[in-house]
Amino acid sequence: MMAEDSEPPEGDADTLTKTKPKTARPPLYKVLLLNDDYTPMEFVVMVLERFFGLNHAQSFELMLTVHKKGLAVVGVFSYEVAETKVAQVMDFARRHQHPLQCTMEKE
Ligand code: TYC
Repeated sequence: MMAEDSEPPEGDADTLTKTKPKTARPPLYKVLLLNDDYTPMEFVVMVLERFFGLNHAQSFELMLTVHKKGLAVVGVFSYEVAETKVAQVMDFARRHQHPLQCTMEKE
Protein backbone atom coordinates (compact mmCIF):
# COMPACT_ATOMS: atom_id res chain seq x y z
CA MET A 1 0.00 0.00 0.00
CA MET A 2 1.51 3.35 -0.99
CA ALA A 3 0.88 6.20 1.43
CA GLU A 4 0.80 8.69 -1.47
CA ASP A 5 -2.39 7.13 -2.80
CA SER A 6 -4.48 8.66 -0.06
CA GLU A 7 -2.84 12.07 -0.28
CA PRO A 8 -4.27 14.94 -2.32
CA PRO A 9 -2.46 15.42 -5.64
CA GLU A 10 0.61 17.64 -5.41
CA GLY A 11 -0.18 21.33 -5.73
CA ASP A 12 -3.91 20.86 -5.13
CA ALA A 13 -3.65 20.54 -1.36
CA ASP A 14 -4.28 24.22 -0.90
CA THR A 15 -7.40 24.21 -3.04
CA LEU A 16 -8.78 21.14 -1.34
CA THR A 17 -8.32 22.35 2.22
CA LYS A 18 -9.06 26.04 1.88
CA THR A 19 -12.29 26.94 3.62
CA LYS A 20 -14.57 29.03 1.47
CA PRO A 21 -15.97 31.99 3.38
CA LYS A 22 -19.67 31.18 3.60
CA THR A 23 -22.39 33.79 3.46
CA ALA A 24 -25.15 32.21 5.51
CA ARG A 25 -28.40 32.34 3.58
CA PRO A 26 -31.52 32.73 5.69
CA PRO A 27 -33.77 29.65 5.61
CA LEU A 28 -36.73 29.78 3.23
CA TYR A 29 -40.32 28.84 3.97
CA LYS A 30 -42.95 27.41 1.64
CA VAL A 31 -46.41 28.90 1.92
CA LEU A 32 -49.05 26.22 1.30
CA LEU A 33 -52.68 26.67 0.41
CA LEU A 34 -55.04 23.84 1.41
CA ASN A 35 -58.14 22.70 -0.38
CA ASP A 36 -61.55 22.59 1.29
CA ASP A 37 -65.08 21.92 0.03
CA TYR A 38 -66.60 25.35 0.74
CA THR A 39 -64.35 28.24 -0.22
CA PRO A 40 -65.47 29.51 -3.65
CA MET A 41 -62.96 29.07 -6.45
CA GLU A 42 -63.18 32.77 -7.37
CA PHE A 43 -62.27 33.70 -3.81
CA VAL A 44 -59.11 31.57 -3.94
CA VAL A 45 -58.19 33.12 -7.29
CA MET A 46 -58.63 36.58 -5.73
CA VAL A 47 -56.40 35.59 -2.79
CA LEU A 48 -53.63 34.42 -5.11
CA GLU A 49 -53.82 37.61 -7.18
CA ARG A 50 -53.98 39.89 -4.18
CA PHE A 51 -51.37 38.39 -1.84
CA PHE A 52 -49.06 36.45 -4.12
CA GLY A 53 -48.79 38.80 -7.09
CA LEU A 54 -49.95 36.25 -9.64
CA ASN A 55 -51.94 37.24 -12.69
CA HIS A 56 -55.45 35.90 -13.22
CA ALA A 57 -54.44 32.98 -15.44
CA GLN A 58 -51.65 31.89 -13.07
CA SER A 59 -53.98 32.21 -10.08
CA PHE A 60 -56.72 30.19 -11.73
CA GLU A 61 -54.28 27.41 -12.67
CA LEU A 62 -52.77 27.27 -9.18
CA MET A 63 -56.23 27.30 -7.56
CA LEU A 64 -57.17 24.30 -9.73
CA THR A 65 -53.98 22.50 -8.64
CA VAL A 66 -54.94 22.98 -4.98
CA HIS A 67 -58.52 21.91 -5.76
CA LYS A 68 -57.36 18.70 -7.48
CA LYS A 69 -54.30 17.77 -5.40
CA GLY A 70 -55.43 18.94 -1.96
CA LEU A 71 -52.68 21.50 -1.48
CA ALA A 72 -49.93 23.36 -3.31
CA VAL A 73 -46.98 25.60 -2.62
CA VAL A 74 -48.06 29.10 -3.60
CA GLY A 75 -44.76 30.82 -2.84
CA VAL A 76 -41.39 30.57 -1.09
CA PHE A 77 -40.28 33.40 1.19
CA SER A 78 -38.18 34.41 4.18
CA TYR A 79 -39.72 33.52 7.54
CA GLU A 80 -41.12 37.00 8.14
CA VAL A 81 -42.64 37.40 4.67
CA ALA A 82 -44.14 33.89 4.78
CA GLU A 83 -45.61 34.58 8.22
CA THR A 84 -47.16 37.82 6.94
CA LYS A 85 -48.65 36.14 3.85
CA VAL A 86 -50.20 33.37 5.98
CA ALA A 87 -51.67 35.94 8.40
CA GLN A 88 -53.04 38.06 5.53
CA VAL A 89 -54.70 35.06 3.84
CA MET A 90 -56.12 33.67 7.10
CA ASP A 91 -57.47 37.08 8.10
CA PHE A 92 -58.96 37.77 4.66
CA ALA A 93 -60.64 34.31 4.61
CA ARG A 94 -61.97 34.71 8.16
CA ARG A 95 -63.41 38.16 7.41
CA HIS A 96 -65.25 36.65 4.43
CA GLN A 97 -66.30 33.64 6.51
CA HIS A 98 -64.54 31.09 4.31
CA PRO A 99 -62.71 28.10 5.85
CA LEU A 100 -59.67 28.54 3.58
CA GLN A 101 -56.47 27.39 5.29
CA CYS A 102 -52.96 28.62 4.61
CA THR A 103 -49.82 27.35 6.37
CA MET A 104 -46.06 27.55 6.09
CA GLU A 105 -43.26 25.04 6.41
CA LYS A 106 -39.49 25.22 6.30
CA GLU A 107 -38.15 24.38 2.85
N1 TYC B 1 -62.56 23.05 -3.52
C1 TYC B 1 -63.15 24.38 -3.59
C2 TYC B 1 -64.45 24.32 -4.33
O1 TYC B 1 -64.73 23.35 -5.03
C3 TYC B 1 -62.21 25.39 -4.25
C4 TYC B 1 -60.94 25.60 -3.50
C5 TYC B 1 -59.74 25.63 -4.19
C6 TYC B 1 -60.94 25.80 -2.14
C7 TYC B 1 -58.54 25.84 -3.53
C8 TYC B 1 -59.75 26.03 -1.44
O2 TYC B 1 -57.38 26.30 -1.49
C9 TYC B 1 -58.55 26.05 -2.15
N2 TYC B 1 -65.26 25.38 -4.24
